[in-house]
Amino acid sequence: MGKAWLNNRLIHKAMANDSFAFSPATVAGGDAVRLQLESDIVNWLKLPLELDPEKATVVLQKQAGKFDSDEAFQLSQKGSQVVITANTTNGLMYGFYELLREKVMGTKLNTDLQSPSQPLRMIDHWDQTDGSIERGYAGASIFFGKPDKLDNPDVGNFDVKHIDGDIFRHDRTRMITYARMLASVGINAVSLNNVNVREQGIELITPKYLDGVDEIATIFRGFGIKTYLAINWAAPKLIGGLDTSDPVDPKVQEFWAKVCKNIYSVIPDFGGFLVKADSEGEPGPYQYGRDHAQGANMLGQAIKPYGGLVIWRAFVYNAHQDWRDRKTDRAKAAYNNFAPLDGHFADNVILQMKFGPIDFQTAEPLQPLFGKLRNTNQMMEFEISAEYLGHQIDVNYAVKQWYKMLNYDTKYDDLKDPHAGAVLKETAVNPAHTGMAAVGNVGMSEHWTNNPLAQANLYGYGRLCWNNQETPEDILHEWVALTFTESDNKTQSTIYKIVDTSNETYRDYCAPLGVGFMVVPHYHYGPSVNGYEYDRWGTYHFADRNGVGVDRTMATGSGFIGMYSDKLSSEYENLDTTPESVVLFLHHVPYDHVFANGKTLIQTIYDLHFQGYANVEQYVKDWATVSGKIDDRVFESVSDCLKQQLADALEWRDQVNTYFYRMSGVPDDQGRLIYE
Ligand code: BDP
Repeated sequence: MGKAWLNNRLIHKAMANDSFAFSPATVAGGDAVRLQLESDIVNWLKLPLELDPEKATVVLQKQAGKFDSDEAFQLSQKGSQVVITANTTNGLMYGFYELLREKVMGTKLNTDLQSPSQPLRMIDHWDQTDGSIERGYAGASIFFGKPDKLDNPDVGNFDVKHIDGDIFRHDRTRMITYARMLASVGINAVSLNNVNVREQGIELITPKYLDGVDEIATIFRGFGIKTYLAINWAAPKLIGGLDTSDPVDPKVQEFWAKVCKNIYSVIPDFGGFLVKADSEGEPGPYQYGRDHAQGANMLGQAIKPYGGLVIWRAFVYNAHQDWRDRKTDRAKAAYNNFAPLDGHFADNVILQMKFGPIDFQTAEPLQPLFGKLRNTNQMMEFEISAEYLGHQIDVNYAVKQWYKMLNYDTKYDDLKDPHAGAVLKETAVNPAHTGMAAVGNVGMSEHWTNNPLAQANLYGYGRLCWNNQETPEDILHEWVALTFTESDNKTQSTIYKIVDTSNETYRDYCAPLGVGFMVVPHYHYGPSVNGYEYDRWGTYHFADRNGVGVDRTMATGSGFIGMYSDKLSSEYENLDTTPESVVLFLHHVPYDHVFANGKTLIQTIYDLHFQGYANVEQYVKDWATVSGKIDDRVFESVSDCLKQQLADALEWRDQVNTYFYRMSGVPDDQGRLIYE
């Protein structure tokens, strides 16, 4: 994406001297399989095919049952040939992309067996049928809506045939490019529409729209990606002509059975449903006095004959709370709703949980259900779309944060591997039904993600799903090398340095130490220190003249800390052993509290905000040095974004620091506050 991102040009260049053949000795099933291989990975890449495998430089060897995972592959050197071996076509495809990556980067052939850490590696689009995207920051939806001026003629829309009243965009060029990008980093599942399912979105599951969904699913299928749809729990009432959506009502069950039958008759490999129920005003089983397992399992039953999945979100909380009732801690909501249901969910139902207890903030501790649940399929959810992370204007490499969450130690002694990513499989009903999901971040904007540097998050998310242990630094090295292929080392390292530190930088000028939600309400860009403080969403910081932060201790606070393993609870209960990065999420801390490094809380707040801003000033200077060394339009786009980021960081720095100065009365020890 962008000009130089794993696109056709790059593929052709990297593979110019290679020819491909299928090893006839190992391809069972003869021509049929060969044809399938050809259509799946060779035809669409238009690679030079060699019929004589002896003469080919790359040999694709499909051997069913060779490896434990059907998506795994191995590269090996045989004389002058590279052999890619895998059980399946998809495995060969992943091997092909690995080879391509290594070629472009000029690294030595990696001959280890490579197999994904997580079986489900998913992107959830919050696209709506009118073409808008909830929390989308990169133009209109690539799936829905009419082509319009937002669209860039350079990268899409060549083959759009749009009829009035049609909700699909039909931009095959754009979708194919996207699907290829996703496949190249191992994504294998995509949900198309917003979890808040409104308007025609509710009807996507009906025959009227299934051909449109199938057009997209067919493109994705060629790249090993299954298509999912978000559904509205109240569909039986809203579009089924029923007077109830109660999951135990046979008419409701019949409705969903019919929906599944219709879908699978058009899309035989449909992935399944994504459901947001009883959350932020969306309907759900509670309305009928049923619990979430009853709701989810009913859908699981309907889709089971076709091998589909139900992905049920654990983002359930009371969004109508009275801010004066501050004893109800929103951080406890998912745990309270779902911990009692452990073991109640069907084999084809997966609980999808946001990585932290609240909502995709710059820093949160892990959602305590990870490790607590022992008999439930689970997925960890992230938000690539930078809702709370700078709207894809401010550069923010969130892979750093996701890596931390996946490798978070739950400290349950009885688990073989207590790190969150590994816990998913160990505690699943069916280890094939676990994984990661993330809200997508692409749209019709020129560089797909508004700020071109935000592409690193999409690339990195996929790579991290594939290998939970690959460090964000290694992933970023790859991304820079693959994206700015034609730039010199110095340019690449300048870009690397900016992106590498950007997640911390953003956090530092915005909401350090886990405080969260000092952001402009609803819009979620820019500071508003008390924007959510006296509102109903349960997202408070409790700043007063003595200190700031939420007391979630067992001794004096909400008791949230007690939801972790004994070891983690006792670490977090004690202010001195709580990690600084989330200290204000877990404790109400006095301004004069001194951290291990000898600095007070108030001085730490000032310093971090000043440092965050100073980093952005440096980014602006560093970025100027890559002018003329990279594609001009990419350069200009990032420059524009940085200009806005600098203004944003200044607002954050000065509003937050001034607020805390006025609250605490403690001056900055370096006299930098301008509004004292
Ligand atoms: C919140 C978003 C909202 C989403 C919700 C969710 O502000 O737009 O609908 O998450 O995850 O962070 O369902």
